[in-house]
Amino acid sequence: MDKIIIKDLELIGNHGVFKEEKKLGQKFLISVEMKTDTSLAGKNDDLNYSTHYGMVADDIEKLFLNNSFNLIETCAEKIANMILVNYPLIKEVTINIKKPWAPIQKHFEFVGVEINRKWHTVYLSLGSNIGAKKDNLSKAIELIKNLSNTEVTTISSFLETEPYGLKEQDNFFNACIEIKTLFSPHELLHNLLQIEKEMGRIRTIKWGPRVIDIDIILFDNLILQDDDLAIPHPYMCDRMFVLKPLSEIAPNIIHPLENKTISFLKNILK
Ligand code: PH2
Ligand code: MG
Ligand code: MG
Repeated sequence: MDKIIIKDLELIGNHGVFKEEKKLGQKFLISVEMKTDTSLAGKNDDLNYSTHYGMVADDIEKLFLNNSFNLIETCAEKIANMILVNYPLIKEVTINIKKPWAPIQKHFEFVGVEINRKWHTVYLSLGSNIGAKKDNLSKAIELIKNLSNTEVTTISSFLETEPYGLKEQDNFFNACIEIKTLFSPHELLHNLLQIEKEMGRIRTIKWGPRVIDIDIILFDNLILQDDDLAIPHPYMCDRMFVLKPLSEIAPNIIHPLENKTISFLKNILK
């Protein structure tokens, strides 16, 4: 993708772990690479189709001068977040911060950090089979909307489904949603488990009745296998209650392990 670049923006700031650094201040060099499609702006010669690097530089300066962080890691994180939230045409940023005068008794050019952050597209499956099931789905979606740095972009219809797996329980209502988020997979998982807890989910039997279940189905094209989190969701291809609502909102998304579209996977599931 195209990039807009600010290289070595020089600012005197009061960031640092040592109190002398906070008091005296020192030189920082901030570089930003912003991934965005510049073709419309380029073809029309019109800034309205692009992102004004002058405004970004002003916003970085404000954030930088109005704070005194311990770590350049924090400084980079805040700048990345600010750009991705305030400038919707920017899909991904790389932030590089250098401290050429860091107070270590060595000869060096600079010390620094570089981070990369982007908006992720994530598909979640929601299910409820206790109480006011549809209201529970709506409530969970509201709570997901309220998460920081997260937007709910599409909601499927709510489908009544028979229990899959453990049969002796009430019917479910299921739905899938698409979200945009700046959270990492584990940060997102943590927040979703928190919402389940807040809504009164008590974990007793596996696959048993639940007020609300929120599962991460797909996270960009990521393939992840950790002890506590597997993406894509390992059973998604066997479950009509996932594939049906998912194929409503994302029929052409390709499953990164199966290499098949969601609508194809739904159609071959008996
Ligand atoms: N969730 C399960 C097990 N079985 N069946 C339906 N119909 N809907 C669910 O959401 C569901 C299920 C475990 O997460
Ligand atoms: Mg589940
Ligand atoms: Mg779950």
